[in-house]
Amino acid sequence: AATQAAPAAPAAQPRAAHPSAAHPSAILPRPAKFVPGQGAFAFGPQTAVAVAVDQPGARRVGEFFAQRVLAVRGFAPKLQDRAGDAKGAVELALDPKLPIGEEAYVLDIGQDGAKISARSEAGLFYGAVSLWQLASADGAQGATAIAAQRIEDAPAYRWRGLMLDVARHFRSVEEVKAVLDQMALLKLNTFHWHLTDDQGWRIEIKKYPRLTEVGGCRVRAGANGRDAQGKSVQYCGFYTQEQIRDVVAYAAARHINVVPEIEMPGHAQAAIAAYPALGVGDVLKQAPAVSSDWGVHTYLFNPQDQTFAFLSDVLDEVVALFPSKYIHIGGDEAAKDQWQLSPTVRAKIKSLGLKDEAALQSWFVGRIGAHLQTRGRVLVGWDEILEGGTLPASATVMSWRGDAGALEATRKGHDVILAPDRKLYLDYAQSDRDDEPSGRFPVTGLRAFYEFPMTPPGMDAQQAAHVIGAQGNLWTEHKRSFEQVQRALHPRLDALAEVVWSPAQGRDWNDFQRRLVSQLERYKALKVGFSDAAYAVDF
Ligand code: TNX
Repeated sequence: AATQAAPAAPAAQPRAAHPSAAHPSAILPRPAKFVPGQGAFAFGPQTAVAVAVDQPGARRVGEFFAQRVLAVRGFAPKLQDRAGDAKGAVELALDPKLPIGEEAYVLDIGQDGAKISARSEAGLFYGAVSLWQLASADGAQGATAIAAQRIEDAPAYRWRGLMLDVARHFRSVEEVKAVLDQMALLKLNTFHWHLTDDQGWRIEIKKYPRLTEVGGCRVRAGANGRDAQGKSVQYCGFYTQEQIRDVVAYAAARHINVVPEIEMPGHAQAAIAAYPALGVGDVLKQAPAVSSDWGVHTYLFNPQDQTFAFLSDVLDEVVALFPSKYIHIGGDEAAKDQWQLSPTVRAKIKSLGLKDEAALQSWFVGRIGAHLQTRGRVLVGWDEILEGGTLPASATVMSWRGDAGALEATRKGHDVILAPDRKLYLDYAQSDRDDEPSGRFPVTGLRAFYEFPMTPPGMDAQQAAHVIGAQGNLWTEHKRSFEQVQRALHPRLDALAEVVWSPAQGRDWNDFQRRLVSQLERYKALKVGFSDAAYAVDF
């Protein structure tokens, strides 16, 4: 034996890429309850989807399911009337009296067929997504077999979100729709659309056309924003109201609510470039340009009546476009330099009997909140809206600066969405590999997302009841292409989907990684870009 050559060292293998055993249930996010059954359901071109003729909601879900199956397996199951023989079919049963949660579903798979039951169309939709995942776990074409099983499932949180910043780098309607498609397959239900910032105003407002004519363009960053001839190169983009309506309807068909964000009083440079009178007049020497660099800028809205008239008009057009109960008004990083320097603003603070500039922002937010309330909407803002002390109780707080905002807001009885910087920020690099797309550091890998705690340390049960969910935030200063956006999203967004959907008890990193293998096969089949760097970083 001593003469035998030592075996060659095995080549380094990415550990999760080739699991030896397939997971019994490849559903991601992990369902609340999974009971394995006997045998398997033969799923192929002959399989029909049975829906009741008088249930248009079930039909819509059936059509969505058939389209997704077609995209991976290359055949579309035919819809048929449920009143007939449902043997061997996928049955969709909508029953408003079913004693389960609003978004819950039951998926029963036996050898003779599969049945999805739910109380609402959303529940049925999520059941269909789960069945589609089982039917596409290998990412391959043609017929397949789905192991018999029973799934009882419902989400843990009601705000399961993703924020996309389209102000720093614009994304086309088609790209936004692709993101919505991907969210739907992860049972995410809230798309927070960051539409305005210092670097761009991206939503058409009919009453103020310069917002997009001027505010929708900036000098392209890099190479001093000049082309080879020395001419300045513009970077432009905005959505017409018609496009916005189209996106909102597209999202609604996937059970996704679109929450628009209009930033105030800071991150307002593009708006002030378009309408300089909105800025702090006695400080501004001249109108600013739309910003073409990143960071915290000092242009604030002037807290005078004409600004509130403008913002009310803008919000009224926004409210007409977005059925969302929640309207996001930003509120972050409003550096107060200009308010401090302005004699008229200082006089305003005095005449209102306020303590300082922070109190003025609070007063500002309160006024906007009151306006939104007259329109039947709820104000959401970044956690700075807690400062200055007069936030109306109905306001919802998006906590981004660590846990402190979430702790304070819930102590004061506000609902909270967790979106802490770095921990749930998708603009950080997920590896230090050579091919990692540009992003912020330090590396924020998949495992950190997966293990995110939905109850921050120090929060009691009463406070925790105010945590309505969480979201990943994709800021796009460093994401110029859609390919970069895709690689920043996946698979970290997949991990986050499990954090907000699945019961915290039973969270299991190894189990998640096994199911992720199937998820990545689906992405390959659907041509959805993702990063495989997670394997290199986390274990
Ligand atoms: C801070 S997070 C911001 C954004 C930037 C981000 C990354 C937050 C509410 N505001 O404006 O994009 O940092 O640079």
